[in-house]
Amino acid sequence: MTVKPMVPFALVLEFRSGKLEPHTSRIVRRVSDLRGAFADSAALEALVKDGDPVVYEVLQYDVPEETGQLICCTTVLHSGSVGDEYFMTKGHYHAVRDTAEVYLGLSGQGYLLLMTEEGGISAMPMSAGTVAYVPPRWAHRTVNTGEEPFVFFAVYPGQAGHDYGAIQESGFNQRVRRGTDAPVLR
Ligand code: S6P
Ligand code: ZN
Repeated sequence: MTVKPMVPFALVLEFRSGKLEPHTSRIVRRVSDLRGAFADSAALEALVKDGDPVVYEVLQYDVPEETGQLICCTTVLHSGSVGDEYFMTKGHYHAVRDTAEVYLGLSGQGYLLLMTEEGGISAMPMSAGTVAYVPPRWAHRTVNTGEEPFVFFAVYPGQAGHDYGAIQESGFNQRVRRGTDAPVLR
């Protein structure tokens, strides 16, 4: 069998906005897509009734989902909160657990929360220029703690896939809430 080699390509990434051109997929997640993720479900339903705002968007350039490939994407996580909990992503493990990921902060500020199925826990602040390494087997979720969109670029293995079910069932072992002066991480 002959494997057809891929053609090299270049993309243009606008650091401030996270715009990635060209991209082949765009995922938009609204508050209603995050039911069960936030502690205050009454506040969530009130927001859904009040226009169901967009929480984040992911722009991705798709390549074959196979070993050897790398997928590039940007996430634009908007500023906002559900009750006193900052807007955040759903969070996931990679379906193929032995796959890592690199995040590069582009603008805004937030946290990268991580956990393992064995109870491991980690959190790192992120802003423009932060390079964060997500090792294999660590679930990851990002949180926007600022007033501007929190934008980051990510590269992950083509075969990784996403497992959202485990987080939906077990929840995440950390939350980031609005404090009087600064975000409170618990
Ligand atoms: C993909 C990578 C990110 C997230 C994105 C949205 O492996 O970690 O591109 O997909 O930040 O988060 P989530 O948890 O909804 O996929
Ligand atoms: Zn990931």
